[in-house]
Amino acid sequence: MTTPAAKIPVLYNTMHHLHAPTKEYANGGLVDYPEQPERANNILTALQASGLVKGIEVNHPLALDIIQAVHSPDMVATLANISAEVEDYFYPAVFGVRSTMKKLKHSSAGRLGYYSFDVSAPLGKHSFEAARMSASLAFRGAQMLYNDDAQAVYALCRPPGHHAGRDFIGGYCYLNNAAIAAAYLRTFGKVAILDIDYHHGNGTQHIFWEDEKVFFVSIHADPDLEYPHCNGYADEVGAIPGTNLNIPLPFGTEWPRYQQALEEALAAIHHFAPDYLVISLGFDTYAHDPIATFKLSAEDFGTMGRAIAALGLATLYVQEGGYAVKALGQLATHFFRGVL
Ligand code: Q9C
Ligand code: ZN
Repeated sequence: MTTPAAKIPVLYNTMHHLHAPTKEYANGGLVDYPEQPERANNILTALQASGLVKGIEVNHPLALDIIQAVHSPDMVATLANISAEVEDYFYPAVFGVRSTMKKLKHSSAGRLGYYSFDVSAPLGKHSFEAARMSASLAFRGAQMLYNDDAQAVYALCRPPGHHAGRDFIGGYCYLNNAAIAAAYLRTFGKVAILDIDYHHGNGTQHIFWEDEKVFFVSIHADPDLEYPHCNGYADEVGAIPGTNLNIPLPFGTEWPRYQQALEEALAAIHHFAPDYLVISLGFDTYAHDPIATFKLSAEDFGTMGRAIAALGLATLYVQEGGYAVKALGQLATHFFRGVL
């Protein structure tokens, strides 16, 4: 066995265990919540066994003003307050038309409904703390890139973040980890975000819609058929056209077509010439993912990692989705072996 030249720092924490909803509402009934603590555990265990990474535990809760650079202060306060109040997981169920919901003060149902776009981000007693720590990993990773500590850093975030916008949550996401990292890096130069989760990163797109220094690119299942449905179409090109690129793909997409989309995305990023690259890394494009339809193999993730790293940019990898829980360690190992 040869020793790799440099190990990839993987930032993690164990606080995420305290955020563990057991059920989500899907297709007319309750099903097991796919976004489980074991996801992050399996990835960390496999990567540490692979010798590819250097684990760094981060236990520093992120300062609220850093979160508020990306999220509405009232939303952050609402999440923190409701989280602290609840006993069991609290699910939003009333999604008022925002323009008619102006007098919300007391009810958690109204306040959480105001900031939610679906029922898949319930708030438990430790959900806010866990989300804040998850964001802290991404932020620390961004600092490490800025300080030139490494060319590639992996933030093993849980809960994920890319469905959370400036003032909305949903899709298992509360705080947008990748966006918080990108907003920090943006103060030092141009940033590209490449979202390769199976689902469109509607939250990240929302946050940087008007920002010409941040180029958001997403490859995902066609929202006409797939979650999050309301965004991710190819004609969404940013407030300043050319600052947002969506590449929707059909159900059942296999590697050759996916690779084409990836090459298109990487060429666009190369053309934008960013100082930093943030990857929203989802493993739910895997053929055996229980909630998705794409057909990528474990080996394809290695090819993907290699292609992204070949851009030669300082890159922060931020964990998003991926629900084939037992396979995630293997997928991450293939991916980061490709990166190295
Ligand atoms: N049948 C991420 O991958 N569930 N979130 C939709 C529709 C929400 C996925 C249920 C899927 C959210 C980070
Ligand atoms: Zn996803």
